[in-house]
Amino acid sequence: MPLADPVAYLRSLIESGLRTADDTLNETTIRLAVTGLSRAGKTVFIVSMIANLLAMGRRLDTLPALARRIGDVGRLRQVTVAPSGSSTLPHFDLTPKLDRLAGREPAWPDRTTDLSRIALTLTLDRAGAFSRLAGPRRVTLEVLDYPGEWLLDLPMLGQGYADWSRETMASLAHPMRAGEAAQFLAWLSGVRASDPGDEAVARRGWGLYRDALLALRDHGLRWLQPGRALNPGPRGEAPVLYFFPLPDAGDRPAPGTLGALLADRHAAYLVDMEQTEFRGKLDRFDRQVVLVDVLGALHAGEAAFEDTARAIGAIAKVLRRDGLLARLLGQAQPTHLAFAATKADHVPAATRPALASLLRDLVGDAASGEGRSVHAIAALRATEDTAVKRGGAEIAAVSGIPLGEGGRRSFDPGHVPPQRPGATFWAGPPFRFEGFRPALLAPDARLGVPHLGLDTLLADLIGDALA
Ligand SMILES: Nc1nc2c(ncn2[C@@H]2O[C@H](COP(=O)(O)OP(=O)(O)OP(=O)(O)O)[C@@H](O)[C@H]2O)c(=O)[nH]1
Ligand SMILES: [Mg+2]
Repeated sequence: MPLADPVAYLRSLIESGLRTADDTLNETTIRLAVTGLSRAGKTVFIVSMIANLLAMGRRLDTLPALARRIGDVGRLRQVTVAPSGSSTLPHFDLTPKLDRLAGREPAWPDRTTDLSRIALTLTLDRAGAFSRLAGPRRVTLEVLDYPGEWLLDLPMLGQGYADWSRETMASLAHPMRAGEAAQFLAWLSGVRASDPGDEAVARRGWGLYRDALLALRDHGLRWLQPGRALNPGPRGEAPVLYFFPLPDAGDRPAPGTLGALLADRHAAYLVDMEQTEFRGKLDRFDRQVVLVDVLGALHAGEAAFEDTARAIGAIAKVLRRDGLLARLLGQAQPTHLAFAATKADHVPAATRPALASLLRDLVGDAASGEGRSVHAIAALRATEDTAVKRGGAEIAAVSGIPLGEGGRRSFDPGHVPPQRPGATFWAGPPFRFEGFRPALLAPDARLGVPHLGLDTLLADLIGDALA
């Protein structure tokens, strides 16, 4: 490796030198990217993690497994939100989100439209005999809220326009997609790759294609590309986005044709995503958590579940140690990578191991090996475990206040298969999933946020850097 890529090798030497120097100066930085498909629970995860770490800094045992990994909760002297300094990334606005979650009428955060960053400073006593002499250590935890839609552009990087068109047209042919995309498909039937490369046509096709993607997202589908069509991000809409799949796209479109115009844009889009949103952003983050709403996907039915499974499988493949991200971004593979099924408070305790096992099955070998882990978590636990009577028998259930209702109800969500389900599961009673009102919190979530398994996940993901 050193001789094959001397520049990368030198960079890694310098970086490891800087890390050692950081430690000597009692300063370390951990960079954690919180990723996952849309509505997976990324923003709630970040708010809860920060509120619980801040509470831990006030000597509250909000994250017991992480405290054990550190050695002793007392070693964590202080946790504060770090000033944003001269960061070039937008700031993750914690206060309004906390205010809404911890308000009198607790409300979940809004949909995220932008990548954003926040950093915490953790001051820890050093472990060991010389701790007093060495003085406290300061760890900066930099956290990135990364729009889920953009992750699915990663698998696109390995594909040309003609292949992408073929694949996308094949998925649009699925009955569930074809219905939502009907207007786009009807319009597309009158368009040929050999038509003149007309800007107005490109723009119209893109608008219809984007509307189809938005409708599909609302139906629980997750394999939706390109990401910036759904979520243009802070740079807003730009001509580079105006492309869509063509059924007759060829590998060598004639210059001046619509096929050539769209293929050029597709290529320019991927270069732009790679250079602007992946390099210098995702690759700066040495730890990554991928959140997956497995339960929501089970509830949305077979087509939506298979779609989520496909998306997660592709992302996991990209993130494998020998995956596309490693090849693309060189040294910048995350050292620690965790996959988590979110909203685990929707199912009773006895079902949560099956939820983690199902996610492990979807992720495959990207989750095995050192620094890799799989979890079932609830970043904000909105329910309690209970039991309901069914035909004389007691069945484990959860109770919470459904969104839009005033009172608490008990709820048996149904069976969670420990592996990717087959036809028998889909023929059985549907998996029930209902939104719950967030739990009531103390003002500013000063006492932390109730959760399930967030502490174990953080112990695996960042615990080593705090121990
Ligand atoms: N019960 C429960 N619901 C959760 C939890 N985490 C997230 N949710 C629900 O999932 C929804 C989406 O959570 P967000 O954190 O906003 O998801 P996101 O991944 O940031 O979504 P986008 O920004 O739209 O991609 C919330 O509005 C809640 O309804 C949890 O731990 N428990
Ligand atoms: Mg969000």
